[in-house]
Amino acid sequence: METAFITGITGQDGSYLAEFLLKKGYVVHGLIRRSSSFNTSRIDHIYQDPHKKDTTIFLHYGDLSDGSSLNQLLKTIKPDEVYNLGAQSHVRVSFDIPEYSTDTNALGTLRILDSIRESGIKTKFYQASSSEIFGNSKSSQDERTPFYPRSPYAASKVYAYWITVNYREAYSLFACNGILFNHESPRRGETFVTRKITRAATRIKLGLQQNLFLGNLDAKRDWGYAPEYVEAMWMMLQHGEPDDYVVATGETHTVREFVEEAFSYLGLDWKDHVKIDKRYFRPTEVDELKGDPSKIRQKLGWKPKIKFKEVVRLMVDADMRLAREEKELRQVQNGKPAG
Ligand code: NDP
Ligand code: GDR
Repeated sequence: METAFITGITGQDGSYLAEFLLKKGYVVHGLIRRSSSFNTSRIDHIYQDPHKKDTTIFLHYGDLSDGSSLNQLLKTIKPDEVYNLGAQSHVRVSFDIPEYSTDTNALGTLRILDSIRESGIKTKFYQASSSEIFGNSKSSQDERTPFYPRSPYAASKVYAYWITVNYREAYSLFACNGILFNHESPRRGETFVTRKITRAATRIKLGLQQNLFLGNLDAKRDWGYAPEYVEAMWMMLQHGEPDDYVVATGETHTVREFVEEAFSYLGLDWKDHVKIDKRYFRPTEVDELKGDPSKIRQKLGWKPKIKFKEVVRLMVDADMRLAREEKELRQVQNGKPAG
């Protein structure tokens, strides 16, 4: 039975990856942070009682800023595959907490790599690199495009990218960078723009809120579907040689187009509800991301199936279900019958 260790298992990608690996018969170990409130809602449905004999998922407290806990866990678990998905992943927030973001994203990656090197365990390593490292470089972007980071987040991911390459070359580790372009799903965090839009549009439709405040509507992104992207991560580690790959749809759309698509799908005019708020603009913005996934298609046979319009619609559908539940709950709380 293969064993995997996932940092960031409670996040969007970590939860899909854990599901995917469990279905493949893996034993999955995940790193979780201690929090005063529950932070496992994305994986509660796959959690198993650790007291049972056949349990295949285990959660361990730790933190990417705590090298000794990472060291200890890797030595004890001896995983066949390590997926480093943990990060302070919000670009805008990285301008507010640059040092913390860098410690987690850049040094956190180094801490894991060095634990692997130092312990001598035989494991394959996946690093969650990001299209943000291309920043201002002209689109479309592929594995040869120069890096031009535009935020503390992106700069931290450039470090993590290169330290992964360095450990591969210096110590012959099987280490890969997946340079993933934006990928979304109903499990996307609620402060990323796509989820913020689909959540607000559905709540507006049901009269639960009036307006949606956004920043730059002109930014262009290459949005794919998260469950397909976690499969690409796994495929990289199954290949004979470690390498770095761009994962993208090859299409780009503005934030405005995303808003239009979500609102019009619900029969709403976005112009009646969307307001611009300067606080959501970034000090330096990434204007256009559009990935060229030719390499991963040719070498690993991966290609995206679900693209822009379908991503928007499946997110709107999922958020509509949540908005209905919220409305019904409010009605019950106000003493009115649901319906
Ligand atoms: P999320 O923000 O949904 O999840 C981030 C995960 O990292 C959470 O499990 C979070 O824990 C954990 N985490 C945060 N800080 C620490 C820390 N100090 N120590 C340990 N764990 C920590 O991100 P996604 O799932 O969307 O992304 C996964 C990875 O891929 C990230 O590294 C991200 O930067 C990268 N990426 C994402 C893309 C995307 O479009 N989604 C595109 C390209 C790269 P908690 O739940 O407790 O907060
Ligand atoms: P991004 O995602 O920065 O691309 O990083 P995000 O959804 O936060 O922003 C996308 C674009 O939308 C614009 N925008 C807004 N963004 C947010 N969050 N909130 C708003 O109100 C808003 N209004 C406009 C932004 O300026 C930006 O141009 C994501 C993260 O998942 C990273 O971890 C990952 O590495 C990259 O994708 C690839």
